[in-house]
Amino acid sequence: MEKRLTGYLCVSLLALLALVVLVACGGADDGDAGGDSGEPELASELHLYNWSEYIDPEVLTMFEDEFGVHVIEDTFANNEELLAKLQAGASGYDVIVPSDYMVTTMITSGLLAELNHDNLPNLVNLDPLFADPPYDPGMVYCVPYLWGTTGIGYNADALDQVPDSWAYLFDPELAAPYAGQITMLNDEREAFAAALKYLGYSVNSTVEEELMQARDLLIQQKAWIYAYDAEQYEDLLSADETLLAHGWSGDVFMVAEEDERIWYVIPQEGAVIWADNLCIPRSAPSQYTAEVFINFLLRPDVAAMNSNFTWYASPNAEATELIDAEILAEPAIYPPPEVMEQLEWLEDVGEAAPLYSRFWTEVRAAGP
Ligand code: SPD
Repeated sequence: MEKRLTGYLCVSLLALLALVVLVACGGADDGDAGGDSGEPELASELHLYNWSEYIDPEVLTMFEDEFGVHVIEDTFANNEELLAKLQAGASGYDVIVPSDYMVTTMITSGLLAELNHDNLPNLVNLDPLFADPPYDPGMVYCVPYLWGTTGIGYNADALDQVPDSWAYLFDPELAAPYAGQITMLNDEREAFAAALKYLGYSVNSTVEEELMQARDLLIQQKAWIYAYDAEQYEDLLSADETLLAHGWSGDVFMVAEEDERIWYVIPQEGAVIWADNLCIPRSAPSQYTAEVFINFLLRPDVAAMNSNFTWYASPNAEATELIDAEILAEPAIYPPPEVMEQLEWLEDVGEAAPLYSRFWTEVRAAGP
């Protein structure tokens, strides 16, 4: 008995010693656990998982200079790629940028950390219209970053008319003349949304028959497609490789700034309106540092820099006066009320999600 007690005391002492060494050395990881004062400390690195060309590089330099945190950015092409990465167990990301419907999916799947609003005083800068999004009431998990629409980018010099209808991508009479010169977003929900809108259905349809029609339309369209791409399609337009591109407003305007032949139109049948959001995965190594970064992005000057760089609309009301007049005045970036009425948000389609994925796989696998 005495021997067992001595052994127990020895093990306890060793454990205590190990703990003292660990605390003295500041912990085992480079996270943001409290220092001596008990206040959280900034990590030396922050890992951002973002859409491509979706933050002004100067903003990252400013953050590093002001806070001493080096930002390492990795990019994804679409929401499903981001989801798959997290579901596969990727645990190195501090901040991710999912769209509206994907925020719902991630909350339901328990993938996101709740935000500590005490660390986000700049939330007051948000336009009230964006401060209580239906996919995340009260911004419990995410903060709106930028918003835009999905429409058609085109080369105005090469087309006789403005391609102001989804028919230019799906109607054989209008699309076939541009065979081999059309790109579609490599994005499951967006590709189906375009086809569903053309057919006169909701972009959130869960009706199998309607989804089958959309799938068949996308398969028929493959005869005219140059590529499915969500990261370089705007450059393909400017490089004369393509003439028509299913695309996101800011991406196309970013290229249009340099190449006046390129323009963007929201199809008259209506289109998708979306918002991308700054969120912290539950598995994030440094939640406090992530919140400091998100708060930095909410600063009016920083939000305006990102809007001016990406050509996307900002949900930050205080940034408005710092956003370029050209961007604020462009109706395809800040659409007027009559166009806004034609726009539809993508929503989490719940039990129909596997159907979308199956049909999307069939589209991608089909010839030619
Ligand atoms: N190049 C950055 C594009 C970001 C677009 N996000 C839009 C998602 C809409 N579902």
